[in-house]
Amino acid sequence: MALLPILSYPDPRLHTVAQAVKAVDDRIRGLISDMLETMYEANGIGLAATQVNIHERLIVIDVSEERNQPMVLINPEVLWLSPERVRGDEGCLSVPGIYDGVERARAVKIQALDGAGQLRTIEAEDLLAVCIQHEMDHLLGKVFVEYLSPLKRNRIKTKMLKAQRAER
Ligand code: K1U
Ligand code: ZN
Repeated sequence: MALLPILSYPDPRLHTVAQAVKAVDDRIRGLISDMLETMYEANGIGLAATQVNIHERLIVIDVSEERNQPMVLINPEVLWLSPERVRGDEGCLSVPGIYDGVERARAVKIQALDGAGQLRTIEAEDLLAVCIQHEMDHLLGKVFVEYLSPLKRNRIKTKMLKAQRAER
């Protein structure tokens, strides 16, 4: 297992559209294991392969309190989004320290392969549904700050670039 470096906004690679995973093989199983380790170490509830500069449709999630219910979504597709929408604060491991309100469907139904390559249908509500939508956006090259006003987004971009310059 290995910790993977997470791309930080506004890295242009975060806007890459991911391609379908072709086979759930040893390479993908190794990547799942590394992504889970990276997500847990960063105290995140989700991580998309895009964020670790791998542009394939793979997501790991764990919204459990005990951090012992990992979920793996390979080639996820949305089947249904609830018309009921909720607004809640979101964060992102690629935009550390920034939390802001985003409106999303309160519930979703998706289809995806699990870590064993089995096709699953998953119905999710509340935090899990929001996390799934946030991570699926990453696979489309979209970061949650793109839902914010241009003014807020530009302020975040400036703050992130300043922090990155100070780190170097
Ligand atoms: O995609 C990511 O960078 C992970 C992100 C997932 C996410 C958090 C909140 C709403 C939607 C999606 C995070 O894990 S951010 C950090 C975090 O642990 C967290 C933030 C807010 C609520 C719960 C957890
Ligand atoms: Zn994110």
